Amino acid sequence: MTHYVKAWILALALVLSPAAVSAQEALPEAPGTEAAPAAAEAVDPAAQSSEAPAEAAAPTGLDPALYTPMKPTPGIGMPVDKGIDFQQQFSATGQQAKWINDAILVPMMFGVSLIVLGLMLWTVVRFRRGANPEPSKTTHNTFIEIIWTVIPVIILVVIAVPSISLLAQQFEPAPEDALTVKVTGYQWYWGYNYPDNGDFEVIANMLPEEEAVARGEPYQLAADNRMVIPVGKPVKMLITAADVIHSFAIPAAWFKLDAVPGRINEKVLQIDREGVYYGQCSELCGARHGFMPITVEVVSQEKFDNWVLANGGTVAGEEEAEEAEAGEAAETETASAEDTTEEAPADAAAATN
Ligand SMILES: [Cu+2]
Repeated sequence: MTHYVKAWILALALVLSPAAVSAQEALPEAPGTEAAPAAAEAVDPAAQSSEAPAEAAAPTGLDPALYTPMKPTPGIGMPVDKGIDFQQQFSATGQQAKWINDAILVPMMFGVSLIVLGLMLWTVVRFRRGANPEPSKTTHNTFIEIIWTVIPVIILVVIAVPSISLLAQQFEPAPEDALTVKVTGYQWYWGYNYPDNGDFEVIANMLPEEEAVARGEPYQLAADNRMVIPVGKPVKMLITAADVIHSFAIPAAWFKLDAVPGRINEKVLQIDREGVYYGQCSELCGARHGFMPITVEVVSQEKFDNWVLANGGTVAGEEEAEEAEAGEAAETETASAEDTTEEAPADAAAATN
């Protein structure tokens, strides 16, 4: 009797605990979400889009002379209707990985399945009771045992060689000149920092349905702001999270890495074709886990520089040119001069007080 009571109490506690957690950790900026039960939010995307109209409805807010968002190509960088295969790949690792799948894994899977099915059918027919009234008492056959040990070993080695090299390739450190982008997962949106370009941050929320349709983008994959990167250049992705574990994923680039609070995961992203690529948070992270899409726009270096300028960032080329002109010594002088001019008004204010 008592264990029934215990079980009920435990079940009740389990059901209630997520609600308690979300009530405790609800962010002060979103008071509306505190009262509503988490489950109700999850099943009602309409409520979700009406909660954050200010962020989502706002246009990019960037100078159109410098940057206009690129239109996605249907079927590329996004899931396709009735698709059962991986998305078309646009990174070197992605192409290698898809080749391993298409040329090695799938044929082996079919081959092994067909051979096993054939053996089973043959056994069922050949050794059925009617045709074989006196069953064999054989228990061991050295030759067959060697065969069924050696063949699987060969199969595993054939899979392991390209597979391990792919794994190594995916986690090769970024080259010195790679662009760095820091990705932060938040409940429930993404932030992209560009430390090499003045460390501005782009916040990306999901577009409401009407707006996504109006912009010609897939709903629940389109974000109001995009992570923009240059084409064919290695990007050092530093991935972390601010609250719970998220996962940053772009299927068309064979890219997926967990975003873990308190640590930074690193992986190189390089996409070799200009275009728009979509992804989603891929680690269950709470009520609106399904509503924090990733939109990556891959552009020419020139367009990337303009996008950086439109966001108030700095372009690496300019800095280098300045350094070349001024020289390091002159630069430290101006830096210290700037420091004193900045401090001066503060000192004056302190003196009057
Ligand atoms: Cu998430």
